[in-house]
Amino acid sequence: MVNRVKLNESEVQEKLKSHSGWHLEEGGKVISKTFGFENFREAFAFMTQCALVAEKLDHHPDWKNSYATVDVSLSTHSSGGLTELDFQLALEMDRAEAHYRI
Ligand code: H2B
Repeated sequence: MVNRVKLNESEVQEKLKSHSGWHLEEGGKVISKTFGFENFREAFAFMTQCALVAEKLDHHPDWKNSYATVDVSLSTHSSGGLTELDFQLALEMDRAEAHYRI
């Protein structure tokens, strides 16, 4: 599938400019961001909303929740790196988070 084509380093750098708060990890194979909420209820509501998006995109986050914090890592496992899909999911997660900002 076209959007599962691995992006090269300069394409990744270009995309990162418009995805604030996301940074590279694991030698450029992963983008990560920590989302913070008021409490567990909001964090889990955010995760539920993101889970529905993930199913829609057929692209799923690696994440960890601890009370009001959600640590997210995105990578396209089948491509061994970052693809268009990771940045699409990142954008949708930022939009979901905006819903909870006071
Ligand atoms: N999510 C992520 N992050 N990477 C993948 O390679 C991936 C996925 N593959 N979600 C999808 C599901 C694949 O297993 C299904 C069959 O399309």
